[in-house]
Amino acid sequence: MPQHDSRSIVILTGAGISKESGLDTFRDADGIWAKVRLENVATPEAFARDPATVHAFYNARRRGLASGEVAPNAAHAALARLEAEWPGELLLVTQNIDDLHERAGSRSLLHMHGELLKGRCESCGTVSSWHEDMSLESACPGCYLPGGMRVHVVWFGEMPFGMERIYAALARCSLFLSIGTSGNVYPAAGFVQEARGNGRAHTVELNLEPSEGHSLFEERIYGPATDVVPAYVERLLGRGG
Ligand code: BV8
Repeated sequence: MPQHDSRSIVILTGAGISKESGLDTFRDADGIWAKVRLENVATPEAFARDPATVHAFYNARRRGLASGEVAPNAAHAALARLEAEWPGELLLVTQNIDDLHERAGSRSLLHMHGELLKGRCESCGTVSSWHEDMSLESACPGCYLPGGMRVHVVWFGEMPFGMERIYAALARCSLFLSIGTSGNVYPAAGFVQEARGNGRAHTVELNLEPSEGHSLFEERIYGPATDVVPAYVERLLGRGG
């Protein structure tokens, strides 16, 4: 592995890192978008048109996540270890709306596409922890009004969270890791270009198979996340900060 200034790391994760925890990805053959059209469940227009269908889609995923059957895997644990032992800055940006990075111990974490276990009130803007089913009858814990609750998730066409903080971290990082993402969804899929543009970042893709943007990465490591991520973190920490 080429030597590089290793003071700051930005990591991007996608659904592939949670696959071995039992959560579906989106674009694999058995993925979420093979079972339901994103236009019907993951856009503001779909929610305006048919809120019950959108609530049902997220209620099913929330139940799965909160069922106790799903736990962080060795890849999530390796990234939490890297954060704890790395001598410099580290920011973990996840496209995932599950809470597996938190449960593995990651703290410097940004959910750019929101969080399945949170709700947001369209009447007063309150964001609250939300573990049970949500419906049009659900009342907001802030303003107590029903009818305005939505899952605190970024739909297609909506602005992802934390973009300024992400771009600032990409502008100064010396290492950019992309893990478990197909590189189909923007602006996340463009982060490797942002990192390369800072003139010094080493870019690594760790995935089951080549992503859409594989040719943009200087280093590419393929295999299941629970194999390749702990091994890569071991090498990174073993080499010293
Ligand atoms: C926006 C939350 C304006 C909901 C999601 C160009 C520029 C800007 C925007 C666009 C653009 N072109 C098109 C757009 C619009 C759109 C877009 O990208 N569309 C795509 C379909 C072309 N983007 C947007 O609308 C975004 N907003 O653009 O606002 C803007 C513009 C510029 C700058 C700022 C703002 C909003 C996008 C967010 C939408 N919400 N999810 C929910 O989860 O229900 S996106 C959805 O896709 C998930 O968040 C998911 O995380 C994300 C990406 O998917 P992946 O995580 O990569 O999952 P996928 O299944 O695709 O791949 C899994 C990978 O894992 C595979 O490669 C597989 O091989 C691998 N894998 C499988 N098993 C394993 C494994 N790897 C390792 N180990 C394993 N065991």
